[in-house]
Amino acid sequence: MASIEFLLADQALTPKLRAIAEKVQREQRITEEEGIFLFEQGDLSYLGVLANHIRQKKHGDNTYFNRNFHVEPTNVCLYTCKFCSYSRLIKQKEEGWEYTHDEIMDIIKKYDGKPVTEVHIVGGVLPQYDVKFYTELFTAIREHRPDLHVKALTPVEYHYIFKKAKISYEEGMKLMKEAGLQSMPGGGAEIFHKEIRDEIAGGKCSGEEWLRIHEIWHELGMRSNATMLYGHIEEFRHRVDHMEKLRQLQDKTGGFQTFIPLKFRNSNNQMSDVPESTTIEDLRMYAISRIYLDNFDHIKAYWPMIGRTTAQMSLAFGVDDIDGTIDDTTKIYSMAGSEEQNPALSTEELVKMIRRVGRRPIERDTLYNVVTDYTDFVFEDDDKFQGYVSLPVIRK
Ligand code: V47
Ligand code: SF4
Repeated sequence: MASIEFLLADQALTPKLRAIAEKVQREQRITEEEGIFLFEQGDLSYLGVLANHIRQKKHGDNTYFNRNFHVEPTNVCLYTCKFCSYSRLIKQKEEGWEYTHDEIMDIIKKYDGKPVTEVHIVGGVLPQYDVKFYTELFTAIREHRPDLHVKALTPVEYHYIFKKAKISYEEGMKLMKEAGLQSMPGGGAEIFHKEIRDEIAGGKCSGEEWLRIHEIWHELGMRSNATMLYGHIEEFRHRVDHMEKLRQLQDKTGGFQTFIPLKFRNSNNQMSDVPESTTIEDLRMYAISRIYLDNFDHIKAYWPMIGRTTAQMSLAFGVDDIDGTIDDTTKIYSMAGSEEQNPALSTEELVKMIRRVGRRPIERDTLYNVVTDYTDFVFEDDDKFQGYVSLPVIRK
């Protein structure tokens, strides 16, 4: 991939694209209008150069992954988001599960002795999963395994359970922290803009409420992630509006760690008639988010959703994190038509997948502390493979 200097030497570059590239070179923030312009006019190679420039500056070749597992308390939900394969409308036709506290603890205990550092808990919204249920669950998990980081629930669940318990967001999030919650995943964000949110995710918390709950969580000194569900009925201006709201909150709190663009998948939901975005559009999305969100440290590609090959390619388009798992138990994506029907990769496979595209695999914990640097790690069959391959072509 060419350097930004090489790009700027191109006399054919239009004045607007040149101005944006110069901003990136000077580490200046781009405007909302420029963000929309990039979606409309920035071709893949141009965006890749800019996004990779930022990625190299922030992280070099480091590519982070985490050993975690998912627990989904239920696959039934009282909301009916049109893009989701979990809503009651869809689930009426299929088998649903609603785990009890003890059943969830049994799942957690299955990972005893395994080198996982995080449990990611998220699922549908149902009345029995209330403040008492979750505070008791978080406390029980932390008591059982204090080294396991509890990353759980989104403002969608919190808004619902706090309203039901007649407590404020502030009181509620404080209770969750005291019970043992350590961070919040990025889900439930979808598209903040009302024009789109009302249409695809009507009834659940608004974009403003989602942002407010994260803000309160950050004010408690805690960290969280943010996602955006893209590639359905939204327009480019809605994507930029979404990222702008995140960028503004991040300026205020600094509490977000990672932005995760989530590609809309169209199987088994009410939006099956909406075509999915192309791989080119996915890579452009990663690159533009890397360029736009200058105050976010990390951009993550969720590989079970987009597949291993696109995940590898994304590392040249601004992504520095692949959501690695030893045994991904989530069903949301396989039900929605993800690339990986059985998304489990061993650490060795994940490490090799990262090395093969010339990057350095770093196992991290949830808060990005380095657990193991696998750059020069020797596996048993490494004679068949050269280990970390430096790809100067990516950097020069
Ligand atoms: O909010 C649901 C999405 C999200 C579909 O923080 C769909 O580390 C695509 O947020 N097509 C939940 N996406 C998952 C999530 C997440 C995943 C991985 C890591 C992290 C993190 C967070 O899944 C929902 C929704 O936007 N989703 N249905 C679908 N058909
Ligand atoms: Fe329920 Fe979340 Fe699915 Fe909406 S996206 S139906 S809130 S599980």
